[in-house]
Amino acid sequence: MEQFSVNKNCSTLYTGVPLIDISKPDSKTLLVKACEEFGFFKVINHGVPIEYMSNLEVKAVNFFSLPLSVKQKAVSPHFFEYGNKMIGSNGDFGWVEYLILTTNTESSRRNFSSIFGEAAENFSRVLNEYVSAVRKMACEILEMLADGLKIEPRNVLSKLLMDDQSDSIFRLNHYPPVPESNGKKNLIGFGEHTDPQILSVLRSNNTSGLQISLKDGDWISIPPDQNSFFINVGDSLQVMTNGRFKSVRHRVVVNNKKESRVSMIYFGGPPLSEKIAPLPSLMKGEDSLYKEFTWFEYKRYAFQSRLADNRLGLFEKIVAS
Ligand code: GA4
Repeated sequence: MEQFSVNKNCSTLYTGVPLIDISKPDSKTLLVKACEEFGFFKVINHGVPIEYMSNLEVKAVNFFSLPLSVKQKAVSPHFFEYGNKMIGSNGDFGWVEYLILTTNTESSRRNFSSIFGEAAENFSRVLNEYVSAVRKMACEILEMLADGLKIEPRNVLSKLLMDDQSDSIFRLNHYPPVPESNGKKNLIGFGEHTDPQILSVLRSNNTSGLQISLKDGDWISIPPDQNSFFINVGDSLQVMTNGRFKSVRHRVVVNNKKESRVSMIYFGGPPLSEKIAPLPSLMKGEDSLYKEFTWFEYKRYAFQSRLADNRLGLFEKIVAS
């Protein structure tokens, strides 16, 4: 049973989660509020062609329907990685299979072609089209946020995603229905976590599963919408706003539906050498809540942690009261 429904005429989901029309210039204030209160919001009128989304979904479904032995060949360190049930390398498991790709699609394509030949050409064209459009939208959102926060230049955040060295990742997830024989086990689709990067852009098909955690720790189900995007504030953006924006804890519950859930997520990250620290123009005499670190250091630490860990904890300064 769907717990919540969407009311298209008002500016929040039934859950209270903000629904933002980014084609309206005055949405910058709503974006800032959403990042402060939820670290999460839904975006409509985003300008990404719907066929880019559906074309990539078709490619993803085709890929995941290949025999396991073929999918398992889709591993090329630093370029792409197929995974099944094992998330990260520290013992986290989910009822999910996935493909992680670097967004440097040229090098991914070359490595991909060596495994999938002709079909890979097509895959990388559709992927490229989608990732470029989604990156552009993510940058527009970051620029509206800079405007809303009254910080200059307005590309202070978006330039990190546009940089040639930007360490962004793209992920395709496939959540197959759990067979009935497995139904009684305590399974999760993708365990709770926050995203380490700056901003994540999620698009899923119309099968539910995504939940976010509210400030009071309650979990709410987010009704899926295949024509919209869901945006997560990542840990790096929380730090760059000195804690004003919150990186949202989220998870995907196990799929008990008949249809598979398929999601695609762009994780916008800075170059590895980038210093992650509160933006000086936001500080106005405030002290930084965080010790300084580079994205390389944070990413290395994140990839050694467990999914549910509070990764920012290590970098928080002890403030004398
Ligand atoms: C969460 C966000 C992205 O999916 C990801 C994930 C990564 C992985 O799947 O390998 C991590 C997870 C994510 C955070 C903690 C570490 C690393 C799994 C894990 C246990 C690709 C990312 O960048 O961080």
